[in-house]
Amino acid sequence: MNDMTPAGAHKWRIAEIETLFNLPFNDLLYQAQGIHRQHFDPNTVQLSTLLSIKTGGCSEDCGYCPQSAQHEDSVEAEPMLPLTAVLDAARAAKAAGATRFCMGAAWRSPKQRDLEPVLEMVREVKAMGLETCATLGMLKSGQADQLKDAGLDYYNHNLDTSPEFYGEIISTRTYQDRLDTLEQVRDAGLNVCCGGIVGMGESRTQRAGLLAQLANLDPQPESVPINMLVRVEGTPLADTPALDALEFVRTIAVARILMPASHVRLSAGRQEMSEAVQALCFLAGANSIFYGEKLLTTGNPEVARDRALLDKLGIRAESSLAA
Ligand code: SAM
Ligand code: DTB
Ligand code: SF4
Repeated sequence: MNDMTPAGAHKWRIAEIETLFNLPFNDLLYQAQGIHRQHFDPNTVQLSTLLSIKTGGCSEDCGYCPQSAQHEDSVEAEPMLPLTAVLDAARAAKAAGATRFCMGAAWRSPKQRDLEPVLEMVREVKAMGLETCATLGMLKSGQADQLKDAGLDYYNHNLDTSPEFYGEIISTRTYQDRLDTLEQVRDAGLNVCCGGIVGMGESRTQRAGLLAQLANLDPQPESVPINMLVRVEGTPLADTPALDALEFVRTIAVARILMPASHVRLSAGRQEMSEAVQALCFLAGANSIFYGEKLLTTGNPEVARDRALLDKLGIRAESSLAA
């Protein structure tokens, strides 16, 4: 396998991916950075701002998620945000320098009456000159097309972990359900944002298994969020031992090698990460971050802190690709 292989042409086997994971750290980062430089400006990152447009009360049982109504102490369920609140947040995100605005809802899947107001949000956010992204759960036939028609650029739907570990984390929907939604998204002509979470107690082989699933999607996802588990009190995974930071950096590097043309996002978990570890993630090929003080329900570094970090590293924000 080499970096000249077009995205999607090579089917990655878990054993090959484990070989990458097992490389000496410097060799792995050197390879990842080399591939990164063939496809991207190495000193640029894409900035996406998240907003939870419908928080809490979710029927699913995802073990990592503070929004599941099935966990004790989950976050309080709130009604959907009004359009004006969403537009205010989008305007602020744009003014702070974000180029993409991602709207998230704590749903198993949107009902048609829930989708209508979201379509309006997408139209209006797009009209501001921001790229649009939504993450609303599983989509039924036709829903992805409606989102596309409203001006949605990206749909985020994560595989979260490897098929082998998946059953330990979620019981209310199957891996195949997720793959089916990704197919609907792809068929509607939307860009696919699909990644996962590490640090949930999975093995290195299972991390390789997640990356194999992502890299073998054909075409590969345009955007790949790699989240470090945020261990939220009250969730079943709250007491999971922390994943070693350098293992997280390795995961980013392997994702970069497997998906050379995708934006790899250093996603949740940055608040608990030192600047040095984040810098290693950029060296490993991460070229996107969530930008703004909040993820969905948990914290993210402050804008001024991120600006200072990017300045220190000589990294510029990517300009908008939106038409
Ligand atoms: N409900 C929709 C769904 O599950 O597809 C959309 C929102 S859901 C919160 C989006 C993603 O956030 C999940 O797939 C998961 O990858 C990520 N996520 C949720 N809680 C997290 C946590 N505690 N740490 C890291 N990532 C998390
Ligand atoms: C993704 O991969 N990570 C984001 C976004 N897609 C929707 C969400 C992270 C959520 C972290 C926990 C929280 O803030 O609730
Ligand atoms: Fe619900 Fe999404 Fe959280 Fe799962 S990850 S509990 S589907 S909001």
